[in-house]
Amino acid sequence: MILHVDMDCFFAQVEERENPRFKGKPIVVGADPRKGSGRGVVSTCNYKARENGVYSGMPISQAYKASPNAIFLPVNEKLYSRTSESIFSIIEGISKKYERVSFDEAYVDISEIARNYTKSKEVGKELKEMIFKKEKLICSVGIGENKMIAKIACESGKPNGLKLIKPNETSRFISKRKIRDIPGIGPKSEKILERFLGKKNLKVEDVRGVSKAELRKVFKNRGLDIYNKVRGIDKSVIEISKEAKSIGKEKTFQKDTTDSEEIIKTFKKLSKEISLLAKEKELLISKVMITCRFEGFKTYTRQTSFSPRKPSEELIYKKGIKLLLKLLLKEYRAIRLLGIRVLFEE
Ligand code: TTP
Ligand code: MG
Repeated sequence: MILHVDMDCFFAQVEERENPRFKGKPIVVGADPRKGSGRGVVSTCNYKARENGVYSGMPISQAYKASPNAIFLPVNEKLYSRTSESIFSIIEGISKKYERVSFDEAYVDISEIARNYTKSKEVGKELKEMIFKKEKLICSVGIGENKMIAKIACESGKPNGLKLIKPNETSRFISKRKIRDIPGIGPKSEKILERFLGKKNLKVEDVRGVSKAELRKVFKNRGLDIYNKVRGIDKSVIEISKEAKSIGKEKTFQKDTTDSEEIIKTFKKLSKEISLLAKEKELLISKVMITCRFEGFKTYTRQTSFSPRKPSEELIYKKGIKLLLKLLLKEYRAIRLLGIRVLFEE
């Protein structure tokens, strides 16, 4: 059960939220057509501007011709990226098994939290509500049996959509769609197929008429992929985003200490906390690093690598304390701060 989520006209919607006075007006984000000799392209625009014929990637000067009354804004990357982080923290709260595709788009494996289709639609609704509550932004959600179907479902419901395609509906759902709606079939592949079939405005079902062997001849290795995709089959898996490549924690003592009991207790506590955080990521760890700051601020870090293993308190503690002991044998002074960090497998 895969869920695809994509914010609606993301940059433009954020701008609209920040500036309520823009409401109802066409908004184009990219560059100012009146400055810098009108160079640059449209990053995105709201639906009002789209009605006037503006689209992503269009030269800004052309957008100005199409929609002279639009509000033209520069790209405020910091603002969008902050918003994006907040949205991804909501997604992460729903499932750790997600793939970040871009600033505003993700695939989420919801198989474990939604065992049936009623539940999966509820999860989609909940996600939309949470994003709206926290960020006052709308998005579209598509749910299907694989990434491709989820994405096409999401696109077809835009804006503010929530669309579920059950497995027995998949084939019919995509058959009448334009061939370009299949992710991975761009203008070049479309042209090749049009020439091959001697027909324009191809639908997905038209391409079902082409045999595996013919597709392989025309598209080489991609042929089989296209053969499958027009049948609703997509075997690609979710590439779980390795957000944080490492997790670490530190503790500064109230008073610089030489109390071995306190040092060991603190080290155990840090190992435990890190192992809990690391387990959430469902990734293997391959390195433990420690930081030790002595009185007077002299700071050392030491690290040890090993073959990737599941994180556990014991593993982190054992690897870490060895490093710490070596350090203490060299430099026995009161400790001000202790830190442990684990690195995930690359
Ligand atoms: P998209 O999700 O492709 O587009 P969108 O969110 O603006 O609109 P839609 O409702 O159709 O999803 O891209 C997300 C953001 O990425 C978009 O708001 C701006 C940025 N972007 C560019 O900067 N240049 C581009 O060519 C595209 C396509 C997007
Ligand atoms: Mg989007």
